[in-house]
Amino acid sequence: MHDQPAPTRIIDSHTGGEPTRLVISGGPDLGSGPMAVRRERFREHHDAWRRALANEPRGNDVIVGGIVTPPERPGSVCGVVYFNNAGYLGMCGHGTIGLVATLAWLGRIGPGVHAIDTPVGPVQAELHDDGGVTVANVPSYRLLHHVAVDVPGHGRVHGDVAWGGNWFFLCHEHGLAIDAAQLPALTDLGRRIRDALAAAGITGADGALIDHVELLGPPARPEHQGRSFVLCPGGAYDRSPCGTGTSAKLACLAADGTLAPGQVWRQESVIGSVFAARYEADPEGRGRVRPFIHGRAHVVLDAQVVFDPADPFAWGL
Ligand code: PYC
Repeated sequence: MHDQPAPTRIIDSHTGGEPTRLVISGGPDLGSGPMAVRRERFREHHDAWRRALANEPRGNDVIVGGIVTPPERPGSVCGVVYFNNAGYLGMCGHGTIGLVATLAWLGRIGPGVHAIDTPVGPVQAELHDDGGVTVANVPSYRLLHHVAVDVPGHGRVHGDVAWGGNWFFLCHEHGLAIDAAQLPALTDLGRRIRDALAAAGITGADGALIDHVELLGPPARPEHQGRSFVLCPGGAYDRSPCGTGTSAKLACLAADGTLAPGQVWRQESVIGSVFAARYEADPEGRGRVRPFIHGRAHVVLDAQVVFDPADPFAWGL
C-alpha cells in the first residue's frame, strides 16, 4: 500500500509565520471531478500521505499541507486540497497565498488574477507586482449570532458561528489578552470552547463540526483594526491572522453593519503578522459577502521527500 512513490517534490513557504507545505509532483493521484470528491478520495484512499507530510517526524502540528492537482474548472490554474495533522480543510487563506507565491517562484504564473479550485468552491488570487497576494475567498456568512456556551473550568462565553471556507466560533468576551505571552492560556481556552461547542451540539450548517475557534481583541497598533488568536483543528494556533478566519470575521462585521463594503480591516495575528481585508457584497446575495484577503508569503524550502523502507515512521506517527 505504501510503495516508494516516484520522487515527491514539496515546497514549503510561510505566510505571516504560518507554514504551508505543497506537494508539487509525485503525490497521490486524486483523480478528476469535483474537488470535494477528490478530497473524499484523498481521505478514503490516501490518508497515509497526509500523515506522512503533516505529522512528525517530517511535519508538525502547525503545518498546513496541500496537494496541488489539475484544475476542476476550465481556466483555473490548478486545484488544491488542504490538510493538516488532524484532517482536511475546506479552504485555507494563508495556504492559498503560499500556493500563489510558490507557483510564482516556480515560474508557473506571473502577476495577475488566477483562479484556483478548492473543495468548497473556486477562489481567485491576484499576484501583485510586489509579490503580495490578494485572495478573493469563497462567499462567507454568519450563521449564528451571540450564542451562549458554558465552558467547563471557565464559565459562560458568547460568540458567533460563521463560515469563511471553514467553520469558526468567534468570541470577544473571553477575558484574555491576545498576546503571545498568553499562548498557553489562549490555547487551553480555545480547546475548552471547541469541546464545549461539540458537547452542546452547536455546529455549523448541516451539523458541520466547528473546528476553528477565533478569540478576538483590540489591535496592538493603532493603524490596525483587530487582533485574533485562532485555534486550528489539530490544536496548534495560526501564526498568521488566518485567511478563512478573517473572512468569517468580515462576515460578522458585515452582518453587524459595522464595516462597509470596500472598507479595509487590518487583522493582526497573535504574533503580530497582518492581513489587510475587505469585502464586497456577494453578487448572488443570500446575505453573504465576498472577502478579499491580502498578505504575502515567502518560499523557504524546495525538497524531495524520502521514504526509507527501513524507517518505521516513514509514513508519519
Ligand atoms: O489561513 O485560512 C487560513 C488557515 C486555516 C487554517 C490555518 N490557516
